Amino acid sequence: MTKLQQIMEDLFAVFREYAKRDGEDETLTKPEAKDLLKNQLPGLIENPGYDDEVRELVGGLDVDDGLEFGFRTFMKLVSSVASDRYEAQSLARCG
Ligand SMILES: [Ca+2]
Repeated sequence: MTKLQQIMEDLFAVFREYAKRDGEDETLTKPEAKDLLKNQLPGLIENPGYDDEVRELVGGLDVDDGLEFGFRTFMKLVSSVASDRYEAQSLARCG
């Protein structure tokens, strides 16, 4: 397995670990999503950064509307956070 394939397997595993807590592992309820972010991306809820999509998703976790997050939404969040951090790292290296 390549490094990138392993990373994808790890992403599936992290998603399912939290998604299965209510007995089904295809979606994250808001409490499941909140736990995942608190444990796996510490500090993100308190400081979601400057990406609008991340701010919207993280901000929405406090709204009690019963919405759930599928894997695609989880990946959008991970992708946005990773891009944000990559840019910050690049700026720090150049600055
Ligand atoms: Ca679930």
